[in-house]
Amino acid sequence: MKITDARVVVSSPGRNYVTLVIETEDGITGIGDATLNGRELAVASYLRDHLCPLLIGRDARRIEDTWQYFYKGAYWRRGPVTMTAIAAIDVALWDIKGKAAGMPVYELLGGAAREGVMVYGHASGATLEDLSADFQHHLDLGYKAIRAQAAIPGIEKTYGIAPADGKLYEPASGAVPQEDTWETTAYLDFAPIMMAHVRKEFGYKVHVLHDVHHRLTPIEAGRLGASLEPYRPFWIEDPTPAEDQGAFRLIRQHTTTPIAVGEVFNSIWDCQQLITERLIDYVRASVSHAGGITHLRRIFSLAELYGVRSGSHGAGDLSPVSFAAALHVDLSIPNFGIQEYMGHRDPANEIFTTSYTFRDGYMHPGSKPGLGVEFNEEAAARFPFDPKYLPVNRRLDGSMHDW
Ligand code: GCO
Ligand code: MG
Repeated sequence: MKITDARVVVSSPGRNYVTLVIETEDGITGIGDATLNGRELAVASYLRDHLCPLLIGRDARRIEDTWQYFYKGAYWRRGPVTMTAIAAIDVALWDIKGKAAGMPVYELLGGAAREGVMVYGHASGATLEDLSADFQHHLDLGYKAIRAQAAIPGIEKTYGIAPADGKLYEPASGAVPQEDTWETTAYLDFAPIMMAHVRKEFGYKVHVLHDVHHRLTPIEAGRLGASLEPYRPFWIEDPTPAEDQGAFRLIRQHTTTPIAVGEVFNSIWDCQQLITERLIDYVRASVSHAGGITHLRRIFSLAELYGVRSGSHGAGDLSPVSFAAALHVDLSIPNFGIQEYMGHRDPANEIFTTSYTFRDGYMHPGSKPGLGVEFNEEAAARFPFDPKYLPVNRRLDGSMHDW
């Protein structure tokens, strides 16, 4: 089954998405998500200028060989741009394979290992009262797991606080990134107050998650984890940057609060030590940034050996194509933990038609052949690329900090 065309569509239906479309000689088309928030055109160029020309004439059925061809064949290894591009190709080829077989992708991955995929939604608020209202709203929608973030008193802007609809909270900016500020002490004092508030209001039947977004040192993260233990969080996410995997030993020495890491990972090597030393409980790598279905399954298989579960990144800056791909993986692996679900709002939903469903806090990818996502290229053309950056973060003295 020869590949006859591979093209990249960059569009901005509400936020920027880079979509790869692969066509084959027998008329089957596959799609992949190549979006890297804030660095979209780098992946688009990597695909357009270097990988797409090499796809023409290749056999679309040879997913593993194609993955290895682009990974080993580049000589230069790993990196978010490269691995997002390879991921898009990989996901598009799984989509084609599913359509050719007349089966949803999860059937090709071994079939359903569960009835549905537990997802977590995001509740946030400028005050604890606003957080409560949003948390209640998510409970009313049926969520069994909810992430809680609230504005930190004394800090001008806090990560994770959404405008009313809850689906876009990395503030849009124009030619230059917005600048946020950060103060660790205020955060460490406030986080247990916020968690205590949520547990007091909503009890212990719902899972509560919290994202630290890489802002603490390892020892500060240990202290945070210990201070949250009475409120039994499902996890704390990205407590400290993970380039230094050994640093997580220090966190482990101080707390039993479960730890989730991985949304910025792009390969199994980024989490090898975290997994094999059991320094984390959930690995949050995504299908779109960690080399596609093929490589993400490899990461989760390694994790399974060490009792680490999956918890894939599923923010709104990952398109519905990778969200669907994540659900197919989630449904089929033995060590699934939880899946993040922020959803996508119009007009993205006009461009991507999806078959996945949400019911009572669980999702299912649907039974359509392939990924179950249709991409409307004509509609996408109506929403041209709109350059945006993620914010940057500075401490009160003006020095750069992790955002
Ligand atoms: C999450 C993430 C996102 C990221 C975003 C960056 O847990 O969903 O932290 O909010 O900030 O994906 O593009
Ligand atoms: Mg996060």
